[in-house]
Amino acid sequence: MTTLTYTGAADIEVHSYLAANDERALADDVLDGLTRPFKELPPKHFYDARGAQLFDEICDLPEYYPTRTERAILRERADEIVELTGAAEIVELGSGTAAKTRILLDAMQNAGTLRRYVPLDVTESMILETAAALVEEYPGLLVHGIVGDFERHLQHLPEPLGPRLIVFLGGTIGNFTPGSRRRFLRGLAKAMGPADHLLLGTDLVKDPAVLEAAYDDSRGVTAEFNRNVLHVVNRELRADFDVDAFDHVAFFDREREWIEMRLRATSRQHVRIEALGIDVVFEPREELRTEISAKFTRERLAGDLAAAGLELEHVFTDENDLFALSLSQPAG
Ligand code: SAH
Ligand code: AVI
Repeated sequence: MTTLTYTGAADIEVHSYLAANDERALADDVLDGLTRPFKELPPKHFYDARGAQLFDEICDLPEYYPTRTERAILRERADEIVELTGAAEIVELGSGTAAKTRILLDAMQNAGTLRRYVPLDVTESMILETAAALVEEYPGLLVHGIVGDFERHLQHLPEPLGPRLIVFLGGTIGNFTPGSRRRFLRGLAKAMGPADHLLLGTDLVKDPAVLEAAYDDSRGVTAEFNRNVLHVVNRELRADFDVDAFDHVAFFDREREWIEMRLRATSRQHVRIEALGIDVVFEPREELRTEISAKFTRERLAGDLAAAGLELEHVFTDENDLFALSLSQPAG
């Protein structure tokens, strides 16, 4: 089902593929994830308006290096990326507030190629606010927003207006499990034309202490972001999680090379989820996994892209090898 949201602006179109009260298929994920022997929820449910705001705060934390590092790489390389790709439009997956995207939009505007911006995100308010801000900032820019799930709705990308730069920033690709990451990249490669490029942000493997600090900051913002998923379930599914009875846990799994975020029950918890008609019990210290955030080596990145049918052309990184932006194209 699709709905077209009227924004009042001629240069903005917003299409929604998420049903009104089943936003992000939360009910299915909660039923599936909380009735397993090892409880788990997918990270996309963090991002209601409050979660999006907390994520923005995380991006400014001194411990959370990915955002500022990726921004610095973009500043250094944006002109080169625009020249290499000749892009007329940006399609951005998990676009959020598009804060860093403006660096690329500026470069395209300066090169005279900029025509359209196509943000795709599960959070409708972010698509609407970003679209309204960008048409003001870039006169003549068309915005085609998609409120949807990048794992399910790539077929709804509009017909290209020219060579496309598909951007997936922030290291969000790391939030997939390895199997679904490969499936996602394969689907993305299929949706790309021969003139399109993928600009992918990936966080790199590094000192575990640096990684763990980034996901367990001293101000407790990440802890609040983590617990926010319980507020979302309480509100959307009429559940009664005692949110303060869960501790934030974040650790680097050295074997799998990913950060794991969990919520650990401080005592026995009995939770009623009214909308699903179920009761869920957490034993003392039982954990709910809420996110993985995979860290990459060049080999893992090249392997994943190759397996998806994408040819890695450039890897741009910072002087400390903290974060990488890679540019690739459909192979052959
Ligand atoms: N690209 C931005 C935001 C990253 S936060 C940056 O680099 O700073 C991750 C973003 O992806 C959020 O805006 C969230 O709402 C969105 N998101 C998470 N899972 C999603 C999914 N399955 N489909 C679409 N958007 C998703
Ligand atoms: C959006 N994503 C790439 C962030 C990450 O680093 O995995 C989400 C996040 N989780 C905790 N802090 C930030």
